[in-house]
Amino acid sequence: RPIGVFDSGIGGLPIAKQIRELLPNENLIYVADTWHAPYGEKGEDYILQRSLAVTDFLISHDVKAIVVACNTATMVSIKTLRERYDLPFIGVEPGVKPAAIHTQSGVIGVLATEKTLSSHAFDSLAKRVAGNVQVEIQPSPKLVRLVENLELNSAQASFAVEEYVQPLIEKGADTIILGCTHFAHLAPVIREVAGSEVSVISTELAVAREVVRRLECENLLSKENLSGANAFFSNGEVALFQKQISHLWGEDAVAQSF
Ligand code: DGN
Repeated sequence: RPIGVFDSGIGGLPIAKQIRELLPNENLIYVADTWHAPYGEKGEDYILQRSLAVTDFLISHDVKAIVVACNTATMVSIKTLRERYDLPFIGVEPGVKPAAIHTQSGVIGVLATEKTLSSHAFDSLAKRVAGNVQVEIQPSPKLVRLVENLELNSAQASFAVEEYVQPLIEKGADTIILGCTHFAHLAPVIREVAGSEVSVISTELAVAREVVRRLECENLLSKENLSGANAFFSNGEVALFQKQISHLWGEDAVAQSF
C-alpha cells in the first residue's frame, strides 16, 4: 500500500523527495490540489473541505498513511482529519522550536501564508515552544505563485524574497523559518538574500523522519525489497504539472489528472 502526500500544489514535492530517499522501496502517491490553490488565501471551511476531498481520493488509492505536506492545511485541518479517519496523518508545521533553540539574537522570523500565521494552531505553537524568543511573522503571498510558475531563480523571485526577508532582518531576526512548504523551492534565493549571518530553517528532513518513525511504530513499513513507484496527480493544467514534476523530480515522472 502506498503513502499519500498532498499539498495545494508542488510545495510538498521536497518532502516527498526526502521520504523517497529515506524509504526507497515504498510506493508514493503525490496529489497537487492545484485547481483549488492557493490555500493560503482561502477560508478555513474551504481548506478543510479540500483536505477531506483529497483524503478521500488518496484513500480510494488504498494509502496506508497520509502526509499533509502543507503548513496551511495542517494548521487548519489535521485535527479533524485525525478525528474522522482511522489512518496515520503526518503534518507539517513551521519549525519554531528548532529556530528558538538555534537563535543567538533572540529573534526569529517566520515566512508563511497569511492563513497559517493567523491560525489558532500557529498561535498556540508559538506560545508553547518559543519561550522567551521573540517571534516575528511575515506573510509572503507572492512566493507561492512564483514557485508554481517555476520562477525559482528569476529577478522577480529575488525582489519578492527581499520584500519579505528584509523586514525580518531589520527586526533583528538571525534565524528565518520557511513556514510554507513551497518556500523550500526558493531556499537558495532566500539564503542568498538573507546573507551568511542568518540561518534558514526548513523542515523537510524532519517531516520525512517523522513519517519513517510513525510507519515503524504502526508496523506499516513495506517488507518488500522492490524499488518504490511514484504516482503524481494534479487537478490543474496537466501540461504545466508535467513540466513542474519533470523539473523538480526527474524526467521519468509522469503527470496524471484527477
Ligand atoms: N504549501 C502551502 C503551505 O505550506 O502552507 C501553502 C500554499 C498555498 O496554497 N498558499
